[in-house]
Amino acid sequence: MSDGKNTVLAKVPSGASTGAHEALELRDGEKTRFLGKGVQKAVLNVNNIIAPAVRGKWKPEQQKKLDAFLLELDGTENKSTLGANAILGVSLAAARLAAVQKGVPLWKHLQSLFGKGTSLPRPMMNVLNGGKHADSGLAIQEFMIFPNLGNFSDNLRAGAETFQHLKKILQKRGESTAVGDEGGVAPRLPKVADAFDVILEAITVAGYEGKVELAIDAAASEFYGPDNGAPEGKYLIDGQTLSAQELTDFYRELVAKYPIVSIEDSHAEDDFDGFADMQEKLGERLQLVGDDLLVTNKKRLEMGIEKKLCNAILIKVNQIGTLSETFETMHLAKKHDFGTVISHRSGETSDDFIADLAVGTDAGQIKTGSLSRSERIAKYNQLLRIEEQL
Ligand code: 2PG
Ligand code: MG
Repeated sequence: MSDGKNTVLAKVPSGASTGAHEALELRDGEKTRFLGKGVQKAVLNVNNIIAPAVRGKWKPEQQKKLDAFLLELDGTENKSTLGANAILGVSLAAARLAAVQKGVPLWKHLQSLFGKGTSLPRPMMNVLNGGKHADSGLAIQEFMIFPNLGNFSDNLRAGAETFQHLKKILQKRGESTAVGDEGGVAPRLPKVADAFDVILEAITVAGYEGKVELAIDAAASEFYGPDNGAPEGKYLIDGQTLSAQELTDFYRELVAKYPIVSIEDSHAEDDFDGFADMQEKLGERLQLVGDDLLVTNKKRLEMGIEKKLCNAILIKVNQIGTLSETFETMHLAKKHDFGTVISHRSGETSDDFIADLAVGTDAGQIKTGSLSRSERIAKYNQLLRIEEQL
């Protein structure tokens, strides 16, 4: 996006384990070109429909008006006319251009739009990848370390050292240390508990026992029901077939044994009874995060609050498709004391926008992968720069 003097870029990510209720990511579907994943239609929508319609109409700082106009231009509930990927690029680029025009860092501009304070987020680092993100054979998608040393740079250092020790331990055992989609290792381990054991060993060797906690994203939609080799209404994990309540008990046992403080998508995206059971039994003790369940969507969040399905929300800008809607969802979350975790996607880009977003919305937490792969490290580096500025 350009105002004639300044030109900015915004990049749009994509996910491997997308929620069924996310806004539509427009792909060409032409099987002989990029296996159907091309985005020529979305690009044409930006160049031929969105650009002529918004050019000269709004100033980039009028984010709300611009986003409302984009929604109107699309005219559908899930952005299926223009594509959420087409719309989001414009929405994010506008914010970046406004910051440049004002001569302030992006996080500061986002803070003025969002209207709350600023803080550096506590990072959730996905050091061991499973589920749809790797071939490790583990049902759970993300095994994260969650350092709690106080400031951001100390947390980052603890994460990096723990990750390096994790690799060394696996190497010694003759296990693979090749990384999965989000930069975590992906060894073939028989059971979920084996992953926690090796991560805890790494934390201990790194000298961070008690200072680095654990979090998981189960992404349970991916091991639920016939599509994933389980019977109807059941979960398949560690070779066992479990009901929703048995799955809650499975987590309860893990939590009793390991320092897990946060569980995301414990149940499948529409298994409301499963989520409610989880929240009732473990919601007092743990952060329970809705990702595929809530898809950064205000209406889904309203439903989640009313039905008491969880107590925190994962925030992904491309699940909803504009910055202003992301803010509305976050405002609602904060109003109801829900935790907020700004998140990357498994198919992430080098754009570090979400680092500024986490700071400018005072989100408190960020999930942006392991300590490898430069599309993950880009966000950590930007947070280090912001820490210096603050
Ligand atoms: C998730 C995300 C990011 P994906 O489930 O939380 O870690 O994965 O982008 O594949 O949906
Ligand atoms: Mg998730």
